[in-house]
Order: sequence, then structure tokens, then C-alpha cells
Amino acid sequence: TRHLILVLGDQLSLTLTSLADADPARDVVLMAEVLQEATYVRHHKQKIAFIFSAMRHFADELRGKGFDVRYVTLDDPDNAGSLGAEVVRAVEALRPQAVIVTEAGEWRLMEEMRGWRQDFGLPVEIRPDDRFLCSHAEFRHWAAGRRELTMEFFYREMRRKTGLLMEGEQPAGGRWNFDAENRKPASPDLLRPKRRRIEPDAVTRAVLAMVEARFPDHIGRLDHFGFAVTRAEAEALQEAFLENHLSQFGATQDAMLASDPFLNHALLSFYINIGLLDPLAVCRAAERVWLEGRAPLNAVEGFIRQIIGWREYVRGVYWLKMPAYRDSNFLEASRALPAFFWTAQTDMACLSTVIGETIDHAYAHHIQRLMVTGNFALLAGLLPQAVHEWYLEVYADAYEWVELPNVIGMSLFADGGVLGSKPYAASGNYISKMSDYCRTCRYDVKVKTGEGACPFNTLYWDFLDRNGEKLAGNHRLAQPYATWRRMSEAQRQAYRQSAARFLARLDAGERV
Ligand code: FAD
Ligand code: DLZ
Ligand code: SF4
Repeated sequence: TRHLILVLGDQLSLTLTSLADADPARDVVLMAEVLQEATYVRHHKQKIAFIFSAMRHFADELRGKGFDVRYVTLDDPDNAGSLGAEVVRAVEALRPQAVIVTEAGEWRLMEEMRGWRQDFGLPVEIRPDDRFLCSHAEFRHWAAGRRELTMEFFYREMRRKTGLLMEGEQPAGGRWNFDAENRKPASPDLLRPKRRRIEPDAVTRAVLAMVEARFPDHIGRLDHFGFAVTRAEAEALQEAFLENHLSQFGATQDAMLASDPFLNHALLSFYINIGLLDPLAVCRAAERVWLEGRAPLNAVEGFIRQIIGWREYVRGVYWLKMPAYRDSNFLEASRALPAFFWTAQTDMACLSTVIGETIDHAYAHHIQRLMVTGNFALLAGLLPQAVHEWYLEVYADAYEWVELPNVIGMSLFADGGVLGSKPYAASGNYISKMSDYCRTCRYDVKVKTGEGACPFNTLYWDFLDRNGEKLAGNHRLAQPYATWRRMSEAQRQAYRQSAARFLARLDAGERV
């Protein structure tokens, strides 16, 4: 064997740099299902099953192209338990001249890989991952010397670089960003096409049985499993989204409806993140829909911004700021996660709905992650690292490079403002305006304090009060702090006491 090429579970792309010069006659591809990767956090059952099944199908795809694939299943009696140990086993069996790998998406594994040359005593070539638009060097260059890393400016660079929605040097439609036309509240639409669930094939069914047997105590249920696990299936879902949902993407982006967990979201992050779909190709396809007049610019621009803007930007911030970023805790929050994060057993209808859907589908859409679970974690002062692990665990699209900045930065403001200029803190009024959750809730969103008050209301003001030293100087919070100061002392005291009572019950493990 000339090269041993290790392909990771989120590297299922034929264009991978590690495969670029691969010679099926002389090289062997190694793929391994290992306990270490499945349990460094206790991933949702559907997430593990999705990745293993997609890996098995990708191995078949490579074999179809003539590659010799050494595929190690989790239940292989010789399975060594970690990627490093599986490389060692393959090196001993095949005696390659070198190991080739594309860089890992997560810091944890990348650090380990950097030691492999030393550990294994043979050349280990780590190649860049060019499935992103913006390289590490390019992002560092963009960030250098800037006082603030404003996503919107980074996004414009990516628009210029790709030419997406550009008319020469000018943005299509004369503006870079059409969000002012997006973000309408929820209203049910019975005509919205239903989402297609991909029926598990024999390979997936075998994986589902194995995952149920091996990870019975991980969160989630498998009977709802309907993920695409091949490139062709993922492409079919992409087409269906572009056809049926993209035109309404902007309008319903921030809406939440108890009867519809998916609204007009893409449900494509899973496939983009493991390499079954190419982010730029998805954006070009979306642009085409606009050019053909089948979706308005506000929808298409908003969608493309999420991918070439936010997705690239959070990856840039991750590699710029790690490893210290992971431990950020600007607001010094320390509360443990309540048990209902794993059971959905809470009387707060918004949280029980979002967490229940997370258990069912290993998915929640952006505004649910940000303004329901994330907002609660922020207001209740939950420990950022515990919140981070939960998000990494429960969502099938979660890898640390994309999850951590969204959680630590965007949602919890634990980075003190690297990613956003103010915390996304909101009272119950926001959730009530954007969703229909409050209608069935035991709490009353209109009640501010005392018995039956919506916990988001009391926690919101208590959060501002509690963090006054750190946040009152933030000019984007000037208005709420002015409102707080204008309240009577009795009113402020009522907020503090209601919040303290709620948090005490939370800490005691009582049902809230
Ligand atoms: P859509 O809403 O339809 O958006 C289209 C695409 O844009 C997505 O597929 C995704 O590739 C990209 N995108 C949108 N928003 C973001 C964003 N903020 N950051 C990066 N990419 C984005 N996304 C992940 O892929 N993995 C995560 O682990 C993850 N954790 C998150 C945690 C929190 C607290 C928050 C607030 C957001 C998180 N996101 C994460 C971003 C976003 O919520 C998901 O990408 C999105 O919900 C995926 O569903 P979708 O494909 O239906 O996305
Ligand atoms: C997430 C994941 C899981 C659950 N299992 C595996 C696995 O068994 N083998 C593998 O190669 N990759 C797996 N992955 C994806 C890796 O964790 C991912 O490649 C790293 O976190 C780097 O992004
Ligand atoms: Fe959530 Fe408060 Fe509305 Fe209940 S009343 S659903 S707790 S925002």
C-alpha cells in the first residue's frame, strides 16, 4: 500500500482533498465507526445512526469507483475504539508509506492528528478542507486589525468572492440584505407541502438496530428516523426544498408553530455538514430559482446569507479563537442544566415543544434554538459549557466548529461580544408574538410577576438586573435598562423575588 487515506464521518465528499490524487490501485481508504467519536458527548441516537449509515453508503460509493475501502463497523470484534487506534491497526496490517487525511472540523480531533506523525513514526499529511469558501488564512486576514468582527461585512466579501446575487460590483436589487422584508410572525398554512421522509433501506435498518442496542441511554427516538443517507437522496431533498419552500423561506424564518416543526426551513444542514451536499452548489441552485423568477430576492438572499455568511463566519471565528473560546464565560453563569432538557417534562409550553421536537427529530430550527432553549439558558444563567455539550449532543447537524460559536457566542453572549454586539435576551412577549406556543401554556405570558407569571418575563428583568455591571454600559441595551430604572422599587423587587422563587424550584429539581 502506498497511502492510507483516513476519511472521517463528516467528510463524505468525493471532492475531498485527501482523495484528490488517490490511486485506487495503490491506496487504501480507511473509514471507522468508533466508540470514541460516538461518545465524546452522548450524541442523539438519530445523529449516530445518520452518520454511520451515511458512512456505509459513502464507502459503497467509493467502492463503486474502484477504491479499496477498509471499513470497520462498530460491532467488529477487533474494533480498537478510536480513530487513532484504528489508524494504528491499519498501518500494522497494510504498512503504507504515508497516512493522508483532510483536516478535522473539530479542534479536539485536529490536536490529536497533529501528534500522529510522532505517535506512529511515519509521515502523516494533513490537507486543508476546501469544502469551505473561506480558508483559515483568508479569515485571519479579514479579521486582522478589525475592532469588531461584523458578520455583515464578512458576508459582503463572500458575495463578491462568489459573485452570488451580484450585478457587477453591485448587489442584486441594490441592497446587500433584505431582512427588513423577512421575519413575519407565525400563521398556519395548511397548504404547505409536507416534508418527505426517506424510508430507511436495509443498510440503515441494520444501523438503527445496532444503535438502539449499543446506545440505549442516549437521548432520542429512532422510530422517526427519515434522514437522507446518500448523495442522491440528499440532492432530492434539496430540490424539494428549492421547489416547495424557498420562496417562503424569508417570511417564516423566525416563526414558530406547535403544529409544524419545520415550516419553510431547508433541513439541509445535516447533509451540508457531512459533505453529501456542497454549500456553494446549494447556493448556486437557490440563485437559479431566483433568476427563473420562482422565488423572491428577499427569500433567496436570506437563505444564501445563512450559508456563505453565517456558516463560513462561525467557522472562521471558531478557528480564530480556539481553544480558549470553549471556556468563555463572560457573564459567569454557573447553573446546571435542568433535567427537562433531556425529557421535555416542563410546564413551559415553548420549551416542552422545542425539546420534544428535538428528541423526536434531532432537529430544531434556528429561532427555536436561539430564542427558546438558548434564550432560556441565557436568562436562567446556565453554565455555558454544559449548554454547549447539550447542543452538540442533541442536534444531528452539530459539530463543534459550527455549534460552539452559535451557542457560546450568538446565544449565550459568553464570549462577551465577539460574535454579536448584545445578548439575544427576550421576555415572553417575543415568544408570544412569533409563535402559538403560549396559547396552551400553564403560564400566562401577560402576567409579569407572581403566581402564574411566564418565567421568561420574570427571568428577563432579573437577568438584566443580575448582570447590570457587565451589560448596563452596552448602548444596544440602553432602552431596557432605562425601562428597568424607571420602574418602582416595589416592581423591581417583585421581579427579583419571582425570579428567585422560580430559580430555587429549578435548582431543587421541582417541576417547573
Ligand atoms: P435553514 O434555517 O434553512 O438555513 C439554511 C442553511 O444555512 C442551514 O442548512 C445552515 O447550513 C446554514 N445556517 C443557518 N444559520 C446558520 C448559523 N447560525 N450558523 C451556521 N450555519 C447556519 N447549525 C449547524 O449546522 N450545527 C449546529 O450545531 C448548530 N447549532 C446551533 C446552536 C444555536 C444555539 C443556534 C442559535 C444555531 C445553531 N446552528 C447550528 C445554526 C442553525 O440553527 C442551523 O444551521 C439550522 O437550524 C439548520 O437547519 P436548516 O438546514 O433547516 O437551516
Ligand atoms: C460525529 C461522529 C460520530 C458519531 N461517529 C463517527 C465515527 O464513528 N467515525 C468517524 O470517522 N467520525 C464520526 N463522527 C464524526 C467525527 O466526530 C468528526 O469527523 C469530528 O468531530 C471532526 O469534525
Ligand atoms: Fe413560554 Fe411563557 Fe409562552 Fe409559556 S407563556 S409558552 S413559558 S413564553
